[in-house]
Formats: sequence, structure tokens, C-alpha cells
Amino acid sequence: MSVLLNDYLQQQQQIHDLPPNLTATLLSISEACLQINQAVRLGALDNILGSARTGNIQGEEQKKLDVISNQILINTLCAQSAVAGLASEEEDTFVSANSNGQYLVLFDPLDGSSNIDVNISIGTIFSVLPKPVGELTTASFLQSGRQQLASGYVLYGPQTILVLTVKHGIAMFTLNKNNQFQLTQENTQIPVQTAEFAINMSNQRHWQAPMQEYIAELLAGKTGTRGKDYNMRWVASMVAEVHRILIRGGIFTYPQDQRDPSKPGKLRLMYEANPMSLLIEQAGGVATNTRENILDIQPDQLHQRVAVVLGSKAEVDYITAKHQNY
Ligand code: AHM
Ligand code: MG
Repeated sequence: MSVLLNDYLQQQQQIHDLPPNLTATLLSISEACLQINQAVRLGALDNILGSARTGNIQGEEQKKLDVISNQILINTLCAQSAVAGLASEEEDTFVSANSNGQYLVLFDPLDGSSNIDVNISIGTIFSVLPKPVGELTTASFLQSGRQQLASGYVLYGPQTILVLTVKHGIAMFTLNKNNQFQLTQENTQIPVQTAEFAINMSNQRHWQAPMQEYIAELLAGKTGTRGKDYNMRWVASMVAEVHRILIRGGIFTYPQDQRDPSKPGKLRLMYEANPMSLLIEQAGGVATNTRENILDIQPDQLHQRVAVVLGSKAEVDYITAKHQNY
């Protein structure tokens, strides 16, 4: 019998006694993603490809679909009474939602923006935090990734796939013919060892010495100290890279580089690194910033950036140890 997202969340609620209204919040996120999916699928037919001719607070060009997806999530989540506030990669500051809400939802509405116009996989990434008592301020959102109650992503690829965790393993749902998320994989575990890596090689000259050394070892393959050949992939959509790693193992890194000391990485801690790190950890993998576990980082800014290394445990541990020994 097919298990739909709603059934799965009800089961999790009963078995694990999840906090009240967490499942309702996750269902609202999934409803917003269904709307985003519709927009993504129509593309040029709905005139929603290309630039919105605006920039976000981080100085990045926004695509029309970035703006549309952001608005869909804001509208849907503000209508969910359990949601107290929102923070988005595409918004300058947090958005207040419902004064009696218990949860904060943080999201990257459409990750992998450079892939939108060329019809390559993109996704929505989300993270749910408890709302601390008292007035809602930016400080309410500055909680470490360990405090997350749930996280996940929706991958808009050849199939539309929702992957989520309520901190009891991960579950994957495929969008079925009736436009419902149907459970297709549960308790996925990432292989501990891997011979596949993902990094944007065009930045090589900017990396710090330990990352230069590590990638040189992989490129040396069988002839080098690692004693085996490695394969490389780079989709330029974190959602697609993480999905590949959950399915068949591997490592993904967007490392710190030497260009701008004020930016310790490209990816955002609150909207990208934390939710993905929770999924990876729930699937038996590890995520670090090469120095400490990403989930233990105490944020000091909403749009904070972070270096990311995540995936198969043995390989992430190897990279992290190499940085620590330097
Ligand atoms: P975005 O949130 O603006 O889409 O940027 C995040 C993306 C990640 O999905 C991906 O890992 C990385 O940026 C790609 O970077 P690059 O352009 O260096 O390939
Ligand atoms: Mg992003």
C-alpha cells in the first residue's frame, strides 16, 4: 500500500511524539513546493525564465523563479498558524508570520539558480527551528543547526522528490501521478567509503593549502597516496549533489578560499548548510566546515556563509583531519 507524506508524518507523530503542529508546518512547506514545482515545470511557457533584474542582499542577481518561489513560500507559510516567522536567502531580514506560532522556517526558495534557465536540477531547501519565547527578533533565528526540529529539500529534477528528516532517519517521497508525495525510500544510509567527489575545480588556485593537497591526492588516483581512482561530478545545484550523495555516497565541498576573508565560503549556514547537514547526519554521514561539525556552529548573522564539506563519513573525517593537522 502506498504511504503518502501525510500518512508518514502521522506515523512519525505517533511513534516519536513530535512537537505539536510540526507535521502541519511540514505539510505547508510541501504545499508551497508543489506550487513551485508547477512553475518550474512550465518554464518558458509561463514566461518565468530569465532574470528578475533585481539583486538580493548578498549582491546576487535574482532570477524570476527565485522571486516567484520566495513569494509562494512566504504566502503559504504566513497562512500556517504554527509558523511564527520566516527567514529566506532572498529576503534582507526575517519576516514575521503569526504571533502565536511555535516555529521558525528558514529556506533557500530555489537553490542552484544558475541552472534554472538551462533546465538542470534545482531545489528548495528548508529548515525548521523552535521559536524561542518572547519577541521575535533576528536573534530568535540565530540557533545552531542542532536545534533544528526538521529539515529537508525538494528536488525539481527528472522526478520531483521530497527528502526530509524529523530527526528519526530520513525519508524520500516521489511526486506521483496524482500530484502527491509518495514514500519511495526510508532510512537511507550513506556508504562510509567513497571514490566520488564534487567541487568547483575552477576555484582551485584560491583554495587553502590543505584542500589543494587533498584534491591533488584524489587526482593522482591509483598512482597517489590514496591508492584508488576517484570520479568527479559538479552539478552546481547543492540539492542535486546532496541527493546523489544520499543515494550512492560521495563527498561534496564548497571550501573556504583566499579571495575574501570576510566570506568563509559561498554557501549560507542557515538556509543551505544546516538543513543539508542534518539530513546527511541522519543518514550516517558527516558535515564539517573543515574545523568543526557544521551543526555545532553558533551563528551570529542570518545570512552568514560557511565552508562546507559533507558526505561519506570516512572521507569527510579524512579531509577534516588534514585541515586540523595543518
Ligand atoms: P544559489 O543559492 O545562489 O543558487 O547558490 C548556491 C549554489 C549551490 O547550489 C551550488 O553548490 C553552488 O552555488 C554552485 O556554485 P558555482 O556557481 O561556483 O558552481
Ligand atoms: Mg542556494
